[in-house]
Amino acid sequence: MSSTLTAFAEEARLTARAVIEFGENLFKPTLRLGVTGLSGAGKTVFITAIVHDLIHGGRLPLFEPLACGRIARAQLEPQPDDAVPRFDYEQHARALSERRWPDSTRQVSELRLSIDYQSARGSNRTLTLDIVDYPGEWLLDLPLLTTTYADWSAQTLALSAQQPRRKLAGAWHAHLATLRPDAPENEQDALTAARLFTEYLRACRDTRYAMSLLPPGRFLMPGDLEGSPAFTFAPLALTRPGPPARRSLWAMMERRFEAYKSVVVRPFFRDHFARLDRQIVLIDTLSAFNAGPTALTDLEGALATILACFRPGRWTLASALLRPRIDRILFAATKCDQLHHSGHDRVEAILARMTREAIERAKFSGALVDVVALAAVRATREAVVERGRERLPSIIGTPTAGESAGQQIFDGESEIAVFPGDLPDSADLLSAPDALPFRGLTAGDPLAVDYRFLRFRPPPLEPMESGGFALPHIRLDRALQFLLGDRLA
Ligand SMILES: Nc1nc2c(ncn2[C@@H]2O[C@H](COP(=O)(O)OP(=O)(O)OP(=O)(O)O)[C@@H](O)[C@H]2O)c(=O)[nH]1
Ligand SMILES: [Mg+2]
Repeated sequence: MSSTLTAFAEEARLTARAVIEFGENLFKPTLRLGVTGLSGAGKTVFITAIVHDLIHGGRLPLFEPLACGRIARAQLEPQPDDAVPRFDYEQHARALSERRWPDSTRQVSELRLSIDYQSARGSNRTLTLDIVDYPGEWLLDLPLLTTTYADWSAQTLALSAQQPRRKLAGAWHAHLATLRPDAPENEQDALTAARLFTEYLRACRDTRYAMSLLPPGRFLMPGDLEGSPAFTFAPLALTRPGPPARRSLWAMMERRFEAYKSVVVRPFFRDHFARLDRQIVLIDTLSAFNAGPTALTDLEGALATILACFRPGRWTLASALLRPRIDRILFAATKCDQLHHSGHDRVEAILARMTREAIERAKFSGALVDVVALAAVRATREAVVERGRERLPSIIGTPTAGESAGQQIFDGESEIAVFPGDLPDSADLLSAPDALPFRGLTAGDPLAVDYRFLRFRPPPLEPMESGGFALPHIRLDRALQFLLGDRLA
């Protein structure tokens, strides 16, 4: 009963705000673009690159408003939301200009730009663009809103019974086996269970395994709520239907799970997610290739979960608002400069295949969905390296200090040419481990992996007359055209 009431009050509040924002929009057209992706997917680099290119102009032939010279001026505006940190564009751009990647950012942040442009009919207009950078882990938490503690426990345990998760879950499973859900509540048991469960999640996230689907997402990046009861819970092996006995361990865990939803997930939904007009989801597909087939299957599961978040109608909270709001979603494979261009179409095909079923199932009412393989900042050039009779499509770049290939460890200064491996033609082959087992990092022997995508330093950048620098990229213009083109028409 009380949760229905909360949902109702929540919906009323969201609707009221939507009406206000709709009114403001009439006078000042505004587009809120969400940029998300799991940690390290490339959000900060992507936002820095598009903001830089909008302000200073860039080589973006497929981004029609810029290519046709209709964008008169784009400039940064004061950040509008008092409670959200500003995206530190200047610092990130400086890092790139010094050939460093920006630091990892673990929070939501936001930036406002105003774009003065001439419409296709010739009148002068202004579009306000709000860009919101938020962790993909938060997005993967949204389904918890409609999940009970018992269901979440069962799902999480079932997932952890599959390899490679199972072998990473040893310590946590052993402790779980000692817990009786109906035993009296005990803070130490809860603390230990939460710690071991979090360590398990962290191990799954390791680059060797590169698992994507790891809710509750905030366990891996708790921020200032670390150690609070809302973060001190874990799944239990429940053997009977509820309700739990009063003051039992089960009741305690369930209470905290609900607290996590109301302290963490619901505010994110209300304050950020429900207000977005468009969404780009950045995906580090090449890391998943590096890790191996199970990482790809896991990624596919995560993408389906993400798409389900956008599915209108399924969520009571979302249904009223999402239908008119999110009208375009772009799934983008990032860092494709780590691959020769002959592989870009394959990455796109693989991503399209991974999302196809989920898109079919979700049946968006009117929302456009697309996929693209891009590099927001292209760190490599291409070359064909001859090895005996073979001609290998290779890439040239400066690997970041500490990266290694085989026995070689790079110093971050010298340039090398590498052949990262050919992706298979057919996307089906990749996700059918029985049909074509390919060896990822999980195979153990680093020399035996089929693909090995290296991290490169940003490229040397040349200053432009406009004050910025020329930022090389791959298909960033296509992404911009999909996300903004029609709103600047
Ligand atoms: N080669 C290449 N590497 C990239 C590109 N974009 C990002 N990277 C690499 O990926 C790393 C992570 O990029 P970020 O933009 O910081 O990723 P993020 O999603 O903001 O990560 P968090 O803030 O930690 O969540 C960078 O440090 C680079 O090493 C790209 O376009 N090309
Ligand atoms: Mg970031």
